[in-house]
Amino acid sequence: MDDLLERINNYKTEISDFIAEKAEDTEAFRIKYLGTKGLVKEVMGEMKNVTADKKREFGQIMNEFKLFAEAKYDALKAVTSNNSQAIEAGEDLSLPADQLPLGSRHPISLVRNRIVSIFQRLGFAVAEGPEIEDDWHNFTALNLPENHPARDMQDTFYINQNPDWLLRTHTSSVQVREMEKGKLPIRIICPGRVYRNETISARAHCFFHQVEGLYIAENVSFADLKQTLYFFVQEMFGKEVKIRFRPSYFPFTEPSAEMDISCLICGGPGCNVCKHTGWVEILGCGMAHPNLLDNCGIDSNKYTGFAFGMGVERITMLKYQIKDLRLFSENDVRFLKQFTAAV
Ligand code: 2NL
Repeated sequence: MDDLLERINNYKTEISDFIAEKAEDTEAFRIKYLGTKGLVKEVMGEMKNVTADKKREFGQIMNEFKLFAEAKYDALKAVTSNNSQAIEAGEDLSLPADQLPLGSRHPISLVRNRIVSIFQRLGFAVAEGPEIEDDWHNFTALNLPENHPARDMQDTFYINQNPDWLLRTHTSSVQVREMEKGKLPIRIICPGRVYRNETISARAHCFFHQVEGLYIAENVSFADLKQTLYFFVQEMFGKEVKIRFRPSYFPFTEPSAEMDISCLICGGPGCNVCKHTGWVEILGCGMAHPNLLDNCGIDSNKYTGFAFGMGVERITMLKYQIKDLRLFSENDVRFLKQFTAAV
């Protein structure tokens, strides 16, 4: 009986390993295993020699063996009929398959991911929010009441359905939503697409990508802001980069500053990129305005915070020396496929 079992197992291995390239191979398989004088029939014929107490067990084994051979035959038939059709159509089956075109990450995504991961290492969590905002979250809560002249610089698109709705002009609106939740401290980074009503040119578009950051806790100082941003630019542009702050104005920060880095192209003496100053502006920042904290229900006597915002396009253009903003949204693969690795 053991002999019979061993034979069946050997046949099963043979069947598993059987490869058919042409319809003739499949037919040869059928004749060898499933034909009237085939091995399946032959094995079945051994039933008469099986002792009565083992008949049930062997009946089952042989039946499984038959089904196994039949299933393989069906699979071979499917393969070889496809192959025959391809051969008849003059195809060379030994050629490699058509290549699947593999895309690459958009340079804006590469740089955004890089920015986000640097701040994540400092303990900032990612927060996201809607691109269609209401006036409160985009403007009023941020110390930009109606008729404030600074609204002019952030002219945007309004939604016909509701005069209170607009396309957000910055991701500060996400930060307002986080502050309103009332859970402190807050240490968040907000990447996302934002909109401005601008005439499209090499330097302006009606949308861009921003990363804003906010840290609110007790005793947060401007020194914390400087050290955080210094760490960021060193990770982003290299340890030798220098920074400087210039006083500026944002309605939602006080004091406010623009941060420049030493020019990566010329390293100081002056070139076209830094307009011969040796410095390039990369972001705006400041201490969160007390009015803003109060608007969001945070006690401005107890808490302080810093905030900053940067345009991902701007950083990407600096990093890769891209001269025209419109390239980012043209979807020309000759442009896009140049950015395969993280910077
Ligand atoms: C920029 C400059 C900035 C902020 C954004 C901010 C947000 C809150 C409170 C205070 Cl909730 N400030 N954001 C502050 C300074 C500058 O963005 O993105 N330029 C392209």
